Amino acid sequence: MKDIRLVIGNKNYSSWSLCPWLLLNMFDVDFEEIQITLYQDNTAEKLGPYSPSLKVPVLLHKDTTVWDSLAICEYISENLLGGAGWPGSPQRKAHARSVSAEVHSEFATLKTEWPMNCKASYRLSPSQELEDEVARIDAIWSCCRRRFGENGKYLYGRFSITDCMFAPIAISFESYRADLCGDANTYMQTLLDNPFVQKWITLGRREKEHLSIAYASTA
Ligand SMILES: N[C@@H](CCC(=O)N[C@@H](CS)C(=O)NCC(=O)O)C(=O)O
Repeated sequence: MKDIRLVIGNKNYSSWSLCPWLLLNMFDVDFEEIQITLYQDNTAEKLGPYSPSLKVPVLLHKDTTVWDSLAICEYISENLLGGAGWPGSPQRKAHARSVSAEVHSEFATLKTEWPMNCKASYRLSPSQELEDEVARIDAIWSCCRRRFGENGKYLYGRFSITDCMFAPIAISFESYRADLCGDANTYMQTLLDNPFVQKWITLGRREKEHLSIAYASTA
C-alpha cells in the first residue's frame, strides 16, 4: 500500500475527482488510485471506510484523511509540494485562491446544466443563467492570462491548483460547445491538450457505466 492514496469516482462523470488527481499527476507525486463507481447500490458501503462525507474525492496520507477537492489540493500543495501548488507571489496566490474558491462554491447552473461527461459531444444551448456563468468564467480566464500568464500557458503562467479546478469545466465547455473569446478559448484548449487531462478523458470514455443526466449533474 502506498503512503498516498486518492479515492475517486467515475472518471467520466466525477468532476471533483479530476482536480486533485490532476494536481498529483502534474507534480509527479507517486500515489495509489482507488476508484469507486458512484451511484450504485453498494457505493455508500464502499465509500464508508474512506470518506466521512460519503463523497469523492478523498485523500489518505499516512494517518490523515482529507475530503473535498479544494481542501485536498491545499493539503497536497502544503504537505507534499512545499507550497508549489499556488503561484509564488502573495498577490497572485490571493488571486488564485479567490478564483479557485469561486469555482468551488459558485457556478451552480453550469454544474447542473452542463455536467462533466467526457463522452458528451453536442451543442447544448445554455439558459440565460448559464450564459452569465460562462461569461464570468470567460472573463476570469482572459483576465488571468492577460495579467498573470507571462511565464507560461496556464492561468498564472506555470501550472497551479486553479488550473486543476478549471479542468472539468474545460471538458464541459468543449462537450457542449461554449462560446468563448479568443484568449479564453486558447486557455481551454491548453487544458484539454494537457496530457493528464487527455488521459483522464480517454479513460473516462472507456468506462461502461451510464448515469442519467440527473445523476450526472450532481457528480
Ligand atoms: N464539495 C465536494 C463535492 C464532492 C462531490 O459532490 N462529489 C461527488 C462526485 S464528483 C460525489 O461523491 N457524489 C456522490 C454522492 O453525492 O452520493 C468536493 O469538492 O469534493
